[in-house]
Amino acid sequence: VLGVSNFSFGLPSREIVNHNFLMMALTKGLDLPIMNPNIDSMTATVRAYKLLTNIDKNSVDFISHYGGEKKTAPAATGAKAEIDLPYAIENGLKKEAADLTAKLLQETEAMNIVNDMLIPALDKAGAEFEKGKLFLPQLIQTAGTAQACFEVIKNYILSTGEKSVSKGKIILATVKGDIHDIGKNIVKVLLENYGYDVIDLGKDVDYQTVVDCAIENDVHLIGLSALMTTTLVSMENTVKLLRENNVDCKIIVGGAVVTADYAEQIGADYYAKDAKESVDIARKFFGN
Ligand code: B1M
Repeated sequence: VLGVSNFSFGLPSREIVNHNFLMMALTKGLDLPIMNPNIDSMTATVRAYKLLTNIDKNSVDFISHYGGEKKTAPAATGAKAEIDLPYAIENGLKKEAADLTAKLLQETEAMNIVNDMLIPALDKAGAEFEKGKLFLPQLIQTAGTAQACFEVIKNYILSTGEKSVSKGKIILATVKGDIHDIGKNIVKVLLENYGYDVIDLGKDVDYQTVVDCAIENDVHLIGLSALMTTTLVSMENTVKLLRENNVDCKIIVGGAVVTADYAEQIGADYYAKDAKESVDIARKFFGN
């Protein structure tokens, strides 16, 4: 326990000394500072310390004080205390969201849950993130929650799919520099569900890795996903390297930032706007 302001007695601009001294003391193990809670720089120092040392998990306290507009839980607003799936995803309530997904699957088509609830919730989070109303730790929480729901849906889809002999092999990858893989994973599950063998190279995949994998595994259909304007160039570079190496393959491209025009411009063979379209393309390609 330490009275942190006495130290600056007799100095000008005491506040500057006090909050810096407070941070030094906190990093040396101070548990309880005695300080004036009405001085913003002092409370801000404590909040920043908790954020930087991860005592404030997921930056919840920091964001609620400095992130502008606050979200209020439904119970607190007096609205219905029950939460629904979009609310659970938007607020990062992983367990609740996974349970609600399992319940919904009893009466709703799996892909309808994805298209009508999961994707809109992610879109909303993305739009708020862009406007600066939602912050990265919250976006990560939302994405993690959507992934937990998707895991439930994936297991359901795979358990109900036909277990036939493979109809063909397809490589999937999220391009270099891009770690967004939720969309690619949906494409994968749907393709597998329709009987295709998917070699999933994951996210942030190097151009050469795609080329090597296609040659080594004798794969003739390759799917690339990109979610950011900044990683479209990686998609183009991957296509280019596949062509330069004369890999005998057709290429499907997709992802929120990709358009049919762009696909044509970079020399891809197909553009798929969603997971279902990638299945239609695979069917056309393999003739089954
Ligand atoms: Co970020 N992110 N993100 N993000 N993120 C976006 C893409 C963004 C648009 C948000 C925004 O600002 N509005 C923005 C990109 C802006 C731009 O283009 N320049 C953005 C940014 C900036 C970033 C970071 C840079 C943030 C930061 O660090 N400051 C960082 C990027 C890091 C990196 O990649 N190097 C980042 C990180 C993250 C999280 C980790 C928090 C998380 C990703 C978690 C994960 O994927 N494992 C995340 C998320 C969730 C999003 C948003 C909110 C949602 C993306 C998503 O999953 N959508 C996104 C905003 C948005 O898109 N509304 C955003 C749902 C998914 C099912 O849709 O992937 O489009 P989608 O897939 C669809 C179709 O497109 C299609 O089928 C799917 C199902 O129908 N499809 C294919 C996709 N791939 C296909 C391939 C095919 C065929 C169809 O054939 C092969």
